[in-house]
Formats: sequence, structure tokens, C-alpha cells
Amino acid sequence: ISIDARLRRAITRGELFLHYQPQIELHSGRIVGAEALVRWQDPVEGLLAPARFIPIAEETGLIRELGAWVLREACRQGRAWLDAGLPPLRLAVNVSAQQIRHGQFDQLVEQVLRETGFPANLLELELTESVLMDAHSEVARLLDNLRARQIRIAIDDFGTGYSSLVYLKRFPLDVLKIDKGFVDGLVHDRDDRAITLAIISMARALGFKVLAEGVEDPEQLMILQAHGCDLYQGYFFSKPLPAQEFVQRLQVQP
Ligand code: G
Ligand code: G
Ligand code: MN
Ligand code: NA
Repeated sequence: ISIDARLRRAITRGELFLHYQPQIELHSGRIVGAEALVRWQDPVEGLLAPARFIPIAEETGLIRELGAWVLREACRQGRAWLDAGLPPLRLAVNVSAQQIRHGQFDQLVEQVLRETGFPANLLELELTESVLMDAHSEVARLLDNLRARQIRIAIDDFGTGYSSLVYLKRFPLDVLKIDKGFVDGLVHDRDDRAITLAIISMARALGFKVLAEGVEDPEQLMILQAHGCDLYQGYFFSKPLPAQEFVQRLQVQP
């Protein structure tokens, strides 16, 4: 049986689950949210990272079903945390370009929020630059609808997609996530540092929040802090964690 057939089955059999990577506010050092990242516990192969199955899901179109599952599960978990008395946390969910292109994505979001009771203002959707290069008026309308509901829009892997900056002006956005590739070189590579700092100042000038991805050491953090980056995530603070471990991590913070 092929991997796409197994993946299709995995969605319905409950073999997928989510890890949560903390997102930290730089000025307070506090966890203010988390990015939900999908995992697959295959009965035969064991734990599979998304690199093993997201590309297949993209090719086969299964990504739409998988993406809907991830959105629903993240919102369900977020609501359960609120009900358990945890402080409100923003949850960021990755959205594939296909989910947007297929249409009716705003209906899905609406339905999931209604079903789960997760507050719209705590939901952040991570899109890639390629989505914004698509059919402009439709995407703009979609993003307007989502933002009218107080949902936040983040651009993932910022700086790695298309070099056009026109869409920063054309689309309503909330957050730029600086790609890990630039953050990696922040301390030792002049060019990566220049690009990272330029993204931070551009984001601030345009009124977007800016988050640095893949922060692994304190030197990176010091530079980001000195230049007014708002948020970060990365192994320096925590790798993506199973839900229970994420909650434990929240509870030990002062
Ligand atoms: O932690 P990590 O190995 O989880 O994630 C690898 C990549 O897989 C990330 O770059 C991310 O973009 C992608 N990914 C993880 N979870 C999801 C998801 O739920 N939907 C989509 N479309 N991509 C995801
Ligand atoms: O959606 P996105 O492409 O941003 O997914 C983030 C990916 O980066 C996930 O695979 C996650 O596990 C990984 N990641 C997050 N923080 C770090 C980090 O500090 N170092 C490394 N090497 N990978 C990270
Ligand atoms: Mn992401
Ligand atoms: Na990224």
C-alpha cells in the first residue's frame, strides 16, 4: 500500500498529532503563543517528520484534508487549554497554498471556530509568499475577510520566496516570520545580518510584528533584541513539544 493511501488512512485513524513550538515575546521573555506542527505516528514506520509526508500531501492534494485536520485540532486544543484555565495563547497554524487556491478557505475557518469555540483573535494563519503571488483580488478579499474576524495573518519563511515586495503593500498582513536561514547567519555572516536587520526595520516601519525563526543561541537573541525584533521561536528556548510538555513549560514560567 502506497504512502499516499497510508496518509489518507492516517488522517481518519487518528495517527496524526500536533507538536507546539513556543513563541516568545522578546521584551518580556514570556511565551505568548505557539506554532502548531504536524507529526505522523505511523504504526509501521514510527514517528514521521513533516518533511517525509507534507510534500506527498501537496502532490496528491491530500494537503487540503490534512490542513483542515490541523486547523481543527489546533483550535480544539487551544479551546481546551482556555477551559483548563491557562492564559490566552495565540496559536499559529501553517496553511498550504493549495488550501487557499481551492477556495472556501474562509468558510472552513469560520466553521472550525464555531465548532471548537476557539477565539478568532487568538488564531494566526501562516501563509507563504507564493500564496500572495497568486490571483490577487481573490486572495486580498480572503485575507480581508479573515482579518475582519480578527484573525492574524503571518508570512512564513519570509525572504526566501519571491523578491517582490509589492504584496507587503497590497495585502493586509500582521506578522513577518524571518526565515531561519537568515537568522542562522545573524552573528557571523555580514549579509545575513544585513538582511535580518533590514527585514526587522521594514516590518516595523510598515506596522507589522516581526518574529525570528530558528533562534539557537544567546548571541542571536541579543542582536535581535537590540534591533527591536518583537518575537522569536527556536531551539534556544524550546523545540516543538507534545501538548502536555508544552503545558508544563508554560506552568514553570514566572
Ligand atoms: O518541525 P518541522 O519538522 O515540524 O516542520 C517541517 C516543515 O513542515 C515546516 O517547515 C512546516 O512548514 C511544515 N509543516 C509542519 N506542519 C505543517 C502543517 O500543519 N501544514 C503545512 N502545510 N505544513 C506544515
Ligand atoms: O513552518 P516552518 O518552516 O517555519 O517550520 C519550522 C521548522 O523549523 C520545523 O521543522 C521546526 O522543527 C524547525 N525549527 C524550529 N526551531 C528550530 C531551531 O532553532 N533550529 C532548527 N535547526 N530547526 C528549528
Ligand atoms: Mn511555519
Ligand atoms: Na519557516
